[in-house]
Amino acid sequence: MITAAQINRYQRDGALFIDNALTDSQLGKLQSVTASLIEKSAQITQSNDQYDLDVGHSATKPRLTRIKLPHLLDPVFWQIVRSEQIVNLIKPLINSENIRLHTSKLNTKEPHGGQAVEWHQDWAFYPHTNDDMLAIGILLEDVAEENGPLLVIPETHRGAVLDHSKDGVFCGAINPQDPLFTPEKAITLTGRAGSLSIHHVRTLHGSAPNHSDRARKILFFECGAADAWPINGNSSAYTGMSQKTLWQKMQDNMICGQQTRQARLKDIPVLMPLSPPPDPTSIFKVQQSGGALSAFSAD
Ligand SMILES: O=C(O)CCC(=O)C(=O)O
Repeated sequence: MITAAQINRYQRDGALFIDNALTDSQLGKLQSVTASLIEKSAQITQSNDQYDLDVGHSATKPRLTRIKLPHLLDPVFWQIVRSEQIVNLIKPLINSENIRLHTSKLNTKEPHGGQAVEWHQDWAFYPHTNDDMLAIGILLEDVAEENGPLLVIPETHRGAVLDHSKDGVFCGAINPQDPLFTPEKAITLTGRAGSLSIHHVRTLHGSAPNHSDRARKILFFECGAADAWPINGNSSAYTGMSQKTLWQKMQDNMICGQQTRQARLKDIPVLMPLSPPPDPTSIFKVQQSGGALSAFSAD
């Protein structure tokens, strides 16, 4: 059960780390399904709608940056995100009984060069009518300083929404020269497999490349209050859908409670993630093809 002190910390910092959040059995299931999904990626030679391949990927040595939308690939991912522990953790943070999954992804940083994720706010990718939204990051392996842990800058969830464009193109990352960027305040979210981090949708975060000899695998579930409606035009899971498909998908994506027809509006700056970068298929491709400047290039 989440404590009052943890709720206060999340509200103050926009981020939280919880040790040993999963049971050994839950962790074991996630590790085993992840290993078999990675094994299946050996059969492909190009990124597709399930896998984002890393440089050096081969049939004998699969190298991925991401397994996309894992909740669509195996029921175990739904079992975890709808489990009592997770629901009891996120309800008080989102402050709602009705919570909808926005998206999921399993980011893998392979040993010796797994890629950086440049600094960004998730809000820049998918603005909604309110910001009662967060990302849960479940550590599938131990994560330490040397294998590319998640870095977050506390209190940025209550600050500015920074520009994530370069030369008029959405590049999915802030400019490291932005005067509002204060990397010296970052905290590193390291811990044992089965622990998890939570960060608010507006918290500035990123991660360095993995130069160690251990892989880094974090499973992200991004979700929010059901009355946070996606603002159309963002590169969200909902773009381009008919009303019927949209409504059905919203029901299907409920973690707990009901989808509401009411959209709750909060007065927050929104910069639409447009014009689109040449390759919008994953954050790695958005940042590369959009020409994001790297804050980690010296690593
Ligand atoms: O994998 C990471 O370190 C960060 C992931 C992230 O922020 C994202 O994919 O949006």
